Amino acid sequence: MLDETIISKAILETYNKKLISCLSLDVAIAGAGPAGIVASYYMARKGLHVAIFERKLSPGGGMWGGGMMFNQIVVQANALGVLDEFDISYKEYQKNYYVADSVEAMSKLLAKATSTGVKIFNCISVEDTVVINNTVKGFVINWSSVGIANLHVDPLTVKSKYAIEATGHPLEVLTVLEKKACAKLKTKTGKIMGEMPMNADKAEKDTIKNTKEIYPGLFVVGMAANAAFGGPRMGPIFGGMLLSGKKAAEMIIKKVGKK
Ligand code: 48H
Repeated sequence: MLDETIISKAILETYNKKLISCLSLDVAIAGAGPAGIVASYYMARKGLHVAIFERKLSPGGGMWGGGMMFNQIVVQANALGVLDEFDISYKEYQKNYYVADSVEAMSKLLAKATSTGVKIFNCISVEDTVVINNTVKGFVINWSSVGIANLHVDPLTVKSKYAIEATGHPLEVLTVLEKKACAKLKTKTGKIMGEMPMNADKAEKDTIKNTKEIYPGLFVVGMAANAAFGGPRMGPIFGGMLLSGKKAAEMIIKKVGKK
């Protein structure tokens, strides 16, 4: 006989244990899009304690839908190493344009990251940062449903050595940080510069260039990096997202100094 209360207890006890084990992290990531997931994997592979907090029920961000819901993505040659690392299959379309199935790609990013030890908390939004001595030291989190229902419910906090802003186009975490902490960012203007119109070639280069520690303790990756530094958008080509996540991971691994 299966007992319904044991099913509930199993979920509640193990979830609490999982969340409590992530209250103190090496790296906290806001947003489970391709850039955040790739970053999480490369850091977890080196033994860092990493968790991602994702607003939506389904992690994966904007990759599932390919271009305009035609669920294929394009990746350029310099990012094929990341596809190989995640065992994602692809075909050459023409020189320097490779195509992959977006559902396979995202499924495999998620499978490999989670099986390497990354904890992904879906249905949780990052609503603020913890700032101590002008350094980001973690995230303020709440159930996404609290925000959706506009309930006045106080959040909880996770602390981390480093944090990653990976919320994509809306750049939510950095926007709150800039506003609340009157933070001077490491951009040309010291402020969020905003995303520019489509220019795929420039955008893909900029995404990698703009992957930086934008404020002490806070790295910005993926589409959020271009939104922060005034880079353009690129449409459904994902090499920049993948390489941005990898670059941030390498920068943070160096800082944390763990093998
Ligand atoms: C928790 C949050 C919050 C929050 C948002 O949009 P993403 O896929 O981001 P990237 O940078 O990994 O990839 C960008 C890519 O998908 C894309 O949009 C491209 C290439 N666009 C080109 C173009 O021209 O349009 O993922 C961000 C994730 C999403 O899953 C959000 O739900 C989540 O972050 N998120 N999670 N707390 N406050 N805000």
